[in-house]
Amino acid sequence: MKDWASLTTIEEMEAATNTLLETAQKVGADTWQQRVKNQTPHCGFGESGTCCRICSMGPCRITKKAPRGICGCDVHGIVGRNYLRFTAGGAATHSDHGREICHTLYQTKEGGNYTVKDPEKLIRIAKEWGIETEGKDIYDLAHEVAETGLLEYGKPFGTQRFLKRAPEHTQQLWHEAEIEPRAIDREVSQSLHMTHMGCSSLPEALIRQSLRAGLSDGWGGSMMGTEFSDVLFGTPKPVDTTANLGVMEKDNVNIVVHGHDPSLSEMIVYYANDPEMIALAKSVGAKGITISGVCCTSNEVAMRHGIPMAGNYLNQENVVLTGACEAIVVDVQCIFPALGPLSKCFHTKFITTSPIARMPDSEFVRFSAANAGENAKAIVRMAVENFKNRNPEMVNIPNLKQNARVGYSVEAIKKVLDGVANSQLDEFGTTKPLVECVHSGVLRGAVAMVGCNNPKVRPDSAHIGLMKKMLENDIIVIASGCAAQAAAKAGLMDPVKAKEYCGAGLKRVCELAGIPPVLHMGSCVDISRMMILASDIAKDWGINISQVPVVGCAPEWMSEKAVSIGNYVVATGIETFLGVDPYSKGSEEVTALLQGDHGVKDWVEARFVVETDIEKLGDKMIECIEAKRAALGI
Ligand code: BF8
Ligand code: SF4
Repeated sequence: MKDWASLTTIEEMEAATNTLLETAQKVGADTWQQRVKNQTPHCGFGESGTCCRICSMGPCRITKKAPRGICGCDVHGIVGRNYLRFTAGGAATHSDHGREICHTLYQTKEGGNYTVKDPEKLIRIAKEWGIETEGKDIYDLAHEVAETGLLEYGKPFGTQRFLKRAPEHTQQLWHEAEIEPRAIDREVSQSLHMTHMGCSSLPEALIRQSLRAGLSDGWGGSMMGTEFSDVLFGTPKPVDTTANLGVMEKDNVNIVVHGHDPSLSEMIVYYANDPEMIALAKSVGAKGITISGVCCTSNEVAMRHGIPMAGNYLNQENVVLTGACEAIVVDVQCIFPALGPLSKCFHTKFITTSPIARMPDSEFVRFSAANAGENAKAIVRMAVENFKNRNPEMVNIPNLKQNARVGYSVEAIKKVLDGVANSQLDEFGTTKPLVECVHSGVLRGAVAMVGCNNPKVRPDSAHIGLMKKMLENDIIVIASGCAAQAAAKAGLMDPVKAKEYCGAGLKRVCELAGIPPVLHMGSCVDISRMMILASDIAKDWGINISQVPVVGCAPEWMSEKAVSIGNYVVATGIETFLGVDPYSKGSEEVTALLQGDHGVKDWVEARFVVETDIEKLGDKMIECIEAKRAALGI
């Protein structure tokens, strides 16, 4: 047996992966580790953002000898356009997820597949949006709020409703910079319009629109995704779970949920607990059914039901390589097409469910709010019946598992900290005790650690290394997405063990509040929770968001969504530290706008810092937090 007293190291995780890669070799399966080798070195033009193929006169690649494309566009226009398109892709993706959630809310009914689990939150949002709530049936209200939310995507006039949640000063900055997002779809399509051949090539205009498209995600589509997921499935509260591949159980039917939209995974979780399905599992020789997750879907069901987290982005092939996965059930985003051919090397069923994410070598079970129950049950049944096809000789579940306490929504954070400080509770709690801790220096500040894995960074090493460094320096970490799972896998969300890594101040706060030093705030759309937390802190403190000793960090990011997030986090006034360059280094003008003293910094009081040396990245974050403290005179 493993010694559970220690945290799990990167080396242990790598050793486990290596045993799984041996299985891959045995069965002739392809893995990302191999494909990275085939793709390296990457194209230098692509990496620096200096290739343009938005019209068929190209592709045009910028070199010293060929400083302009055929239309005459210079390198700054090309890099800026690529950056905006990257952002728009991410904003579209997050926001479309939010739209699906609005549609699910619209489908709720008493006794239906989907119901309203947090009516108080629904009423709160309805009031915020000026929708009459008195004497209304909760489902009529849900439909009205959902429809109002859906109209945010295409409304002809005005700006996003949720912008009013930000401090006045932030709203003013957005207004003056002309980056307040209007209809969500408009910002995405205008970004494509601006980057069409023969439109914008002025870097400043392209970067302003990048911030605006990002804001339409973080303060629009993602925020609706988060808020209405809470209304539908419950607002997360602290709950104990476990993380890493060892959560899969050898004697059970293992169903792995992967993707993003909780509408699917919630239903799978429900039917996996159905006595009829459990009896069926026993009848085929299994002891029971284990659901575990990868990527953001995992975060969603962990936060609300304590479903264990098998791993993050670069672990998705590993769950199949255990040989013990009866089905990997996916919806949208961050799903490797590799899962198709890989699952064919095992008995695993690769089940796709969304018309948005169709993949070869998968079984497609079309999922919709109307047939959710029926289809979820059919999927669970398929997995259970597949148990008998497992080859026991191929089963290898690495013995890695850590305890994690997850579920820190803004509401939950306020509640646990208010409880400690015994402060005057307002209706929903306040951030004042947290502000007190930072003001007095017990905590030096906070880092929002978010984002993916990327083979360009040794998987999870940057997340875990940076988190440990922050904790030692009394900087509390809030985490989401695959960064959160990295922490959980290592043990940094174990409220008993992880505090031993902290400086004295943070350790005391953890002990008093019974919290781990890394707080799990959810999936990537839930970074909108972090924006609300930052806004509330600034308001409770009476300062601007940019003055709060808090920074954002995505050390291993890879997706377009992550760039969209970076744009809205910076636009909200939070300095954002990246460990991977966003294909912008080919233009010093674009780089200066994003990272310099007089670009986005002048408009929104924050900027990006890109540093691929992770040790230095950590030092810069601490420096930034300390500089903010010094400026406040604390
Ligand atoms: O939205 S952190 S790899 S799973 S993109 Fe994807 Fe990145 Fe993971 Fe969730 Ni976010
Ligand atoms: Fe080349 Fe200009 Fe066409 Fe881009 S838009 S491919 S730079 S000609």
